Amino acid sequence: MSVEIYWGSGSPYAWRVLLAAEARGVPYESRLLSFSAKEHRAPAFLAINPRGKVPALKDGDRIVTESLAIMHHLDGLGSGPALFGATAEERTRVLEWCSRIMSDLEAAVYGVCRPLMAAKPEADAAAKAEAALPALHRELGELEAALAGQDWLAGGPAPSAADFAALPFIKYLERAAGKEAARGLDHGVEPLAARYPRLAAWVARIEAMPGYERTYPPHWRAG
Ligand SMILES: N[C@@H](CCC(=O)N[C@@H](CS)C(=O)NCC(=O)O)C(=O)O
Repeated sequence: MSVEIYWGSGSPYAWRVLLAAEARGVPYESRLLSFSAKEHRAPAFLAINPRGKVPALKDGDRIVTESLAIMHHLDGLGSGPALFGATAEERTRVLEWCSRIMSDLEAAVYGVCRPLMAAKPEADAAAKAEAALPALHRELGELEAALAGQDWLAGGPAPSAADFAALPFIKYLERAAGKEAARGLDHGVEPLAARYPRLAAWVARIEAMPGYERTYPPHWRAG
């Protein structure tokens, strides 16, 4: 029996879990919830995750929430390349990167993107985003440096949970940079390859992965 993955379009946490399932080769039933219809707050989903947050995974009677834990659970199910490394040393590296991404990269990306992505951006949205740019470029610079001489953030021959944890935030950044509120802002992230060529090549490697298209946020295709 395949697992069920509950997710929402555009949620970076859900996206990383879908990428991990595809890469690890875990068959899953897709349960796409509509945020606008508040399906994540409906009793049927609250019975799965009382916190009303996606992603969530159902594996028989077992429920797993929190994207990092879900990726770990998927690692135990699939037969593709390991998501958390094959040795203790590799696991340490993957967790080190996941931790950095989930604290520092996420905060830096949200600092820039939140003002730009607001449904009704405030008049000072660009100024707020601009103030957050130094922290963002510090993080992007570190990702760029890590990718010197290796294809994946934690090293190794295949993408790990660390790569899947990070990718949605880079895509979110590219999307925010194209928003009207970002016009005139010298954000330095679009096109990504201009300042971060290794990071852009890393994005392209993940985009070329079989199954990537199935994970792409459906509502992003509409613009
Ligand atoms: N720490 C959680 C974060 C999950 C999360 O915040 N999900 C958001 C979507 S990006 C959500 O479901 N929000 C709905 C809500 O809080 O009402 C994880 O890593 O899975």
